Amino acid sequence: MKPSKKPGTGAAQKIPQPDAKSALLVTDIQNDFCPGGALAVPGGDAIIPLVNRYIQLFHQKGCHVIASRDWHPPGHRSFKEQGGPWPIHCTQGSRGAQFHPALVLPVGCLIISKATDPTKEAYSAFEGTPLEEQLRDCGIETLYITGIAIDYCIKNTVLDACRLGFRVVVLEDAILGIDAAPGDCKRAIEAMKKAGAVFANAKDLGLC
Ligand code: VGL
Ligand code: ZN
Repeated sequence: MKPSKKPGTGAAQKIPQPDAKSALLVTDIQNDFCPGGALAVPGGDAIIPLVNRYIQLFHQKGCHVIASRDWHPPGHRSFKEQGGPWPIHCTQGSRGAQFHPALVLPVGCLIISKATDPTKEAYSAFEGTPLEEQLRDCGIETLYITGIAIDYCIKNTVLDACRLGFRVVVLEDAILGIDAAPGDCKRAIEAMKKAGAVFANAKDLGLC
């Protein structure tokens, strides 16, 4: 029988290091997903110092840094009032939709606004956005991901990125989830690993 080469089942995986064909995607670090926000994820703001260090590292290496934001029009189908699962959050132009004030994004950082169609639920940063085209235009092959929420935006973005043929590295020490049903985050992580995503931390990128 051939030895298994599946992630997590065999010898230690080699962690890809950021290079000219890498981009960092900072996912939805917005006021509404942080303590005090409409859909607060416990500890949402606690990952920001490390996210800032990742941003600095990628920026210094000349890699693209991209920030996604949940950017709902009023009356979006995601909201309870419209029969969706969530309280009103990240409404376009609101304070809750702004990036958290502690987040330090590079000047000229590409911003991807998602879930802007009121009739469509969209968790992936690829869905209905120019993200894929932008990555291809820049010759990006590897996407590093950090941010909120493991069980929604991160999971769906990672699964899309894997399906589209990008190499994906999830920065596991700088992600947080909602866990509306206990185990959601664990299941999301398993699904991302199964799709081929690699999980890495600050030490793996020489950041400790
Ligand atoms: C998200 C819940 C509601 C996300 C967006 O982007 O992870 N989660 N809206
Ligand atoms: Zn949302």
